[in-house]
Amino acid sequence: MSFSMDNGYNLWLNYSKIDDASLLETYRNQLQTVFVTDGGATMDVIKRELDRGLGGLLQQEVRFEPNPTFQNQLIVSRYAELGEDLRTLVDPADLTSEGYFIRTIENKKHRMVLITAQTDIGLLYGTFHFLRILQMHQALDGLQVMESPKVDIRMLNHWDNLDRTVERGYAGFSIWNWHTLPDYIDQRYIDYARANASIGINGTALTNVNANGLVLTPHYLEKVKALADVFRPYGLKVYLTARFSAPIEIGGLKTADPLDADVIQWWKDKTKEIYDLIPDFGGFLVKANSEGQPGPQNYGRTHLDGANLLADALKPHEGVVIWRAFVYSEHDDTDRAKQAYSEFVPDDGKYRDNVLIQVKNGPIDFQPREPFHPMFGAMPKTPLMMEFQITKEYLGFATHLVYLPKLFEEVLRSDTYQKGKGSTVAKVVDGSLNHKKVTGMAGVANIGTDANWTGHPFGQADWYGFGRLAWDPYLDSGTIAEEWLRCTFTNNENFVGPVKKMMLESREAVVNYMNPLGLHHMFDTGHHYGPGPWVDNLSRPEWNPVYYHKADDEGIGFDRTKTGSDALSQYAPELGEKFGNLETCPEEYLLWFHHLPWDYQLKNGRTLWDGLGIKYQQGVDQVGDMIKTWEDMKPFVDEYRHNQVSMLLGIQLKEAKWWRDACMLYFQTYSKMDFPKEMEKPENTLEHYKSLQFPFAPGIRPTWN
Ligand code: GCV
Repeated sequence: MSFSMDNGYNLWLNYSKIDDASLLETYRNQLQTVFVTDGGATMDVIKRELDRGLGGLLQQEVRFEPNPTFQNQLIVSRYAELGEDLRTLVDPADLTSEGYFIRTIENKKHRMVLITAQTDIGLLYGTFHFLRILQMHQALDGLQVMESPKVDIRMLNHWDNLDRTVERGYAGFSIWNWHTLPDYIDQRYIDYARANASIGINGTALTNVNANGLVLTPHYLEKVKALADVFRPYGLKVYLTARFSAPIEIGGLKTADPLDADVIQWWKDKTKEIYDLIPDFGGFLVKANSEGQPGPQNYGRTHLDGANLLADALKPHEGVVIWRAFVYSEHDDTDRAKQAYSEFVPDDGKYRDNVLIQVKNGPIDFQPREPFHPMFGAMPKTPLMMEFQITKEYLGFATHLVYLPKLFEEVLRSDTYQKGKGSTVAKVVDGSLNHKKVTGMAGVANIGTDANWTGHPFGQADWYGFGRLAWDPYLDSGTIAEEWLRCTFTNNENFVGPVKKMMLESREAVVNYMNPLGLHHMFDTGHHYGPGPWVDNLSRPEWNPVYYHKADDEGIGFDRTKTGSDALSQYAPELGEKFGNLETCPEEYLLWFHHLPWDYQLKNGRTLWDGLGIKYQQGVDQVGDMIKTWEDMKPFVDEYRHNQVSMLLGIQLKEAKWWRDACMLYFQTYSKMDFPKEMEKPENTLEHYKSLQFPFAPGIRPTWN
């Protein structure tokens, strides 16, 4: 018996043969030939993609015509080159520089599908969209698509180190082989660019925000240039992380003070050097004065001084500074959740117009569930860029199946109330709430050298979904899941329906078995693998899980109301009231905002203690259901990927139980109450869970001794 295998390398671009015979016949009829307008490198990419895509889907040789025949033809043409009669069918005002228009035209003269755009990149995006339509077996009759991205900068942030380790990366090593660059161009670089272009991602920050200044030296810039040259035809711009102390480390200066004349000149010269090599360089991404990274505060200056220093250097070249708001300080004993807001919001309006402030989705750190970050909507004069984490630092690494677009969607749809009801985070991010000139969304990449790029086969859906939401933050996570499933696996409804349901429920499952009812940051030290709610011995208070759950004999939870840290006051008054009042605070945020007694009564009449146990158990049961669903999917998936996912789900179930047992046993030392009857008995003792050590858990640089 043969073993069927798809290693997942082709992602959602697998272009397998249309298995519906009559649809295949119809497509073959409608797409007998292809005409692609002449042009440069991007047009060549389009031709290659159509050759590959149509060739695979229709299983026939793709016939490219040198001229348009307008009969049963696919035409890919710039708007400016269309004949008058076709131009009247498209309103160019609707087409932004990256937008496109796809339309089936059937009239006396034409019987064709037209893809048109103002730019070659628009045509490339349109081509990928068209191929997706075929992959999803949708009819071409009456087709009319008009798309423009709603967000300008749609980028991946790689936390890749120059030694090829990846901070919080769980899918192998960095795909950037700095050693063999610039001369060796790995096919992966090209396929990476293709994959990103297919979902509209147009920027990539190659290096870790915990930055190494070396990447700014001529030796490395040559390598960066080689990557930028590969990416350019795909519309993908390169960004670099700028280490604030680089003027000292690689420039030989005595200071990196942002107001020092030599430092100012050094950044200007360095920036020019980069643009001489890479004329379309995107700009710098900066983590400063955060978790040990150097920054302007080392010199008594502010984030504003630092960001504006780099902005001035980039301005002549039309580059941007993306300055991260992920800051919290060991010298500040206010609630960590409040610190970024206090640092940045007072300077709203003072940043140069090429500065974007990049804000994580929640005020702590990419937890399974957080309320949205209060900075969204609170800086009407400054572009705020969203930072999501696609890699699953706090959601089970690349081992757990957790469909992240569901989390992203929840954040984007949250209402900030900053300009009245309906002021959603999506409207802040796409700039429509305050008419922002430049907008952006970043996702911390989950990509590595694993054959399938993301480790877990379903991790691909998170990369895919991030790109789709960066293009259009109003998309529905269910629609995205369906697209991904159809393009990656099969259009068979008996597969798509149940697996989509499983994906959509997976996010709530992880919240339940890791951090239910608003609990957060209970991960074991450093590597963040598994539970460590008992950890209380780290040098900085806010690095210890006990800081976040505050369990004691009385109860559990972080009081962020007026009687506690008052972090709630950073939200609009409507939310302050809603979250501050126990009657109206949604239970999913209960312990984020309140410290409550163990016997506090939940809406369903059960005690908080019972509620916690029930949620943990529910999470475990949900993973059990996922296993059953996946078992039934055997007939629709190649054996290789089916096995992979089955084994990973098995680990997920084990780890879900580990979370339940470790957390409930630990909290029981305070609550002193019996476990609710719905909860299964823990499999081990608390001492056992506390004794577990993982010195080589992935995602942080190993230390050898
Ligand atoms: C890149 C968290 C992670 C760090 C990460 C940091 C950040 O603290 O654990 O690995 O550093 O966030 O976003 O800067």
